[in-house]
Amino acid sequence: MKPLVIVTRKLPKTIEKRMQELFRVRLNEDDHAFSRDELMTAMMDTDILVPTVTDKIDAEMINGSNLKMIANFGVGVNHIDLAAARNKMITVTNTPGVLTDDTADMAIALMLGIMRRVNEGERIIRSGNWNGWAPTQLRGTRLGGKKLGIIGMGRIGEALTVRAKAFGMDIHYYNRNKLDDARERELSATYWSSLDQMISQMDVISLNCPYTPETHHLMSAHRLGLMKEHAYLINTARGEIVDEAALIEQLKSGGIAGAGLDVYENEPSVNDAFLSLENVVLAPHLGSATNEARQAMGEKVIINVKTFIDGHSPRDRVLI
Ligand code: 8YV
Repeated sequence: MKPLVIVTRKLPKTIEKRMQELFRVRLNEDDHAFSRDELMTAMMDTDILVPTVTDKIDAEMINGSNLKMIANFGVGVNHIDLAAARNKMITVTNTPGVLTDDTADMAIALMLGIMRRVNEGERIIRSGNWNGWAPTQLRGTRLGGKKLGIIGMGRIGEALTVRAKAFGMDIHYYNRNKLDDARERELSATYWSSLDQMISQMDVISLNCPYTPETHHLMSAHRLGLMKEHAYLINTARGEIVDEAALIEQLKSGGIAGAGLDVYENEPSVNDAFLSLENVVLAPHLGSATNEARQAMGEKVIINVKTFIDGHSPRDRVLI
């Protein structure tokens, strides 16, 4: 009998079809986000779960489950209690590498959106109140020549560096580990050992680090307060890295110029205060939302599950 794989959200058709060929699959036809109870039941019904960022999998759920494998559809695994999974010897895999470029593109899209006031302009057009071109209307900020401070110089940080350099930006970064000298030279990126000092000198800050207990509210009220008044914050990583209440205060008071956000502290709910602010661009967690990335993420999940079922160690193991 083929093993049962439960997939919590609707995946691209070709991926679901291939999964049906290879495994016994329980799909989510209407794509609703699972409730905690529904998720727990699924975790008791199967060995292999394919969750996404919308499934919060805590220690209690893991301990009560029969899981042998969690094959996450997505690279971030902060929604899974990894310590509990490790204790229960559950194999956890993710989908690294295939969404790097798209997430870096999204950071650039948010930068252009907020700095060139694209979304503000669209709102004027849609309201029917545009009276035509004017020399002083909606003047934004040029990306070229600005200092971009990347927090988290991993795959996505590096891909963002390449793109931002093409726009003429000057790249700075803060990371747990300094890149080796050759890589730093290739990227022409300047390393800062002090996050606070880097933040206080940048025109744009982009968050590209994973969400962990150490990065919870990394952009605290204090650090947001260190940003220049004309600076922008871009977040394509995780909402919980930013103290959102403090960010809203800074946006309201003009403590910073603006923000481009793809992620939120309490997804799917978005703080109402953002909705009435002109100086923030809001995207609904679209970082990896391309046909190409979602297809490749699905293929990675299939390979990880198949490898595991065949008795081998999947390459994208999060827990070694
Ligand atoms: C995914 C992401 O769409 O992969 C990630 O970590 O943030 C997103 O781009 C989502 O997590 C899928 O589970």
